[in-house]
Formats: sequence, structure tokens, C-alpha cells
Amino acid sequence: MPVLIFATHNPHKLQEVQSVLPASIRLLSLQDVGYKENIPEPYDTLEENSRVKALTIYEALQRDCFAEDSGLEVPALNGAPGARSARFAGDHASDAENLALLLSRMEGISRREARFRTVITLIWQGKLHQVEGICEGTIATAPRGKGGFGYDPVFIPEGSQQTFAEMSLDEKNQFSHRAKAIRAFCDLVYRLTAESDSR
Ligand code: ITT
Repeated sequence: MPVLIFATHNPHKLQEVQSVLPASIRLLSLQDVGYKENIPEPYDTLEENSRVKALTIYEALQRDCFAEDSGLEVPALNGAPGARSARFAGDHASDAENLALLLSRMEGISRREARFRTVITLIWQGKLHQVEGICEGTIATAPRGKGGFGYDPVFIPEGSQQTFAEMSLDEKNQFSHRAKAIRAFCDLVYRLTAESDSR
């Protein structure tokens, strides 16, 4: 059975990934392995930040691991907040501050389409692999709902009238960027496991 360390300090991500991952892949959190350091994410792209997060844990622990970087991309804001989604309103900004800044930047803008994107980097037997998941949608004019995290109260995925924050986790998983990326990630892990078993 593949055992993988998930390189995140975000408990919401851990819960979402656990809810999609099959029992045949065993997940260890950073808490499980006693890793408390901050993981830097200094770049302007999800691909690079996802890669550096996974490499940080691989270099520290020398074990198979994966990381994800996610962001909200709004074309009317030239792709912002993007890779800076967690730090949009400042380095230690809260979800509420980031969300308030997004709504104020979107005031009076009628082009409200947006997309969430997740890039997962897996380091498996020393080799690096990446997969992504995308969820298209629109930005609501005011927050709705109490579930989820981050920008969930203002993001309405295509095919629904509800924001992510108005959905249960199972409902969010039917649409979300992270759930799609995790499904692609599972396919990748199965393929790599089968390849190494046949060697
Ligand atoms: P790591 O430890 O994994 O780095 P993080 O919270 O720093 O956790 P990111 O750097 O990937 O995560 O930042 C993602 C930010 O994008 C997150 O703080 C939210 O503001 C937003 N975000 C990502 N996925 C989201 C989702 O499913 N719903 C709402 N907001 C989301």
C-alpha cells in the first residue's frame, strides 16, 4: 500500500484530500510525522510553489510525499489573487481579510468569472510528477454560507447556484478543483504502483 506524506499545514486541505482519497492510499499528515517548520512558497506560480513545498518535505524526510498549491484566478483582475491567494491582503492576512479585499477589487465589475486551480506535486521514489484540477465559476457580489474556507463564501461553481460555503463537503467535492486534482493524483499513484510492482 502506498504511504504518502501530505506536505500541508492547512487542516481544511487535509480534510478535503482525506475525503476523496481511497483507503488503498495511506496518508500521513505533517503532524503525524512531527514536522512543524513553516514551508516557504516564494514563487508567483502554483506549479513552482507546489513543487518547492513537496521538495522541502522530501529533502527534510527523504520519503514519498506530495504537496498542493491552490489559487483563485480572476481574469478581470489579470489573474489575481492567483498564487498569492493566501496572502492577497498581506503576509499574515486572514481568510476574511482576503475575501473582503477581493470583493472590494471586484466592486462595479460585471465580468465576474473566475476559476480555482490546484496543482499537486508528487515525489515518488525520488521522481517528481505534477497533476492539476480546475473548477470554473463566478464571484458572488456578497458572501454566502458558513462552510469551507478561504474564498468559498463568494465562489459559485459552474453548474450550481450555491457558493462552495453553502455546500456540504460531498457537494463541494462534486465540483472542486482540489477533488479533481486528487482524482488525477490517485490515477497517477495507481499507475506508478503498478509500474513498480511489474519491475
Ligand atoms: P499549505 O500549507 O498547503 O501551503 P495554504 O493555506 O498556505 O496551505 P495555499 O498556499 O495553497 O495554501 O493557498 C491557498 C489559498 O487559496 C487559501 O488560503 C485560500 O485562501 C485559497 N483557496 C485554495 N483552495 C480553496 C478552496 O477550496 N476554497 C476556498 N479558498 C481556497
